[in-house]
Amino acid sequence: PLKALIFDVDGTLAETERDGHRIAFNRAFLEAGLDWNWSENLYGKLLEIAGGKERIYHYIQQYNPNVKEDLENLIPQLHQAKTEHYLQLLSSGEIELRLGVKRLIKEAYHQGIKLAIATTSALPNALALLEKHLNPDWFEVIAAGDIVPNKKPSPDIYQYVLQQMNLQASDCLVFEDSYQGLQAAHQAKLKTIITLNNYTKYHDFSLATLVLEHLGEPDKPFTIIQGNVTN
Ligand code: XBP
Ligand code: MG
Repeated sequence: PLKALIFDVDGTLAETERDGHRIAFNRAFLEAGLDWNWSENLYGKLLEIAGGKERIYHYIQQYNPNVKEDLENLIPQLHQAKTEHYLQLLSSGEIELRLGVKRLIKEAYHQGIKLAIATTSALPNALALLEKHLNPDWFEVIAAGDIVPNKKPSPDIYQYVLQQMNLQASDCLVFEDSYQGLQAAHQAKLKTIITLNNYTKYHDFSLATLVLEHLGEPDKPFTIIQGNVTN
């Protein structure tokens, strides 16, 4: 029997990448006097690297923008500023939950199904979203950011959640939105439901159990894009 649902945050609970993270990165760059500007198109490619600090590092390596400062100082500073801008965007109400998310989570909680979070985002970001729109107390484990050494697609964060909950992979179901997230969950032997978004709709989801447009509302039913019960 199903014992727990494990949720990714960014792109799954809300369109945080589109409405929050990218904008927050750009605000932090501008504030630091850098002429870097991540377009939606570029950001789609940069999303291959999970983790904000890792993404900035990858951008510098790959696109070689002008950097005069020591990266060991610059990256954490930029990331800290970016987190503040992100929290600001969230508190101003600019980031909504995706369709069906609150309905499913509330229902599962009231039915005694355990809930957990597995995200590569920094903990304050994940907590702020849960506080704004859901309830952090509903979640038995909130695993975020640097709590494990390797970010998705490494399975570390999912293995950490399973360990903390003292559950087997077969007791749980994961909700993700990206190829990297699916890889992480799959390597931890977890079954995964994908809800697509604009950044991830062309990713390879052949390892998913189910691929949906979104989780739906009574007046907005979802379409099943792909299903594979053997996964
Ligand atoms: C989320 C991410 C994160 C966020 C930014 O991936 O890739 O890097 O974009 O987060 P997932 P921080 O949805 O697979 O967890 O800046 O807080 O690191
Ligand atoms: Mg995601």
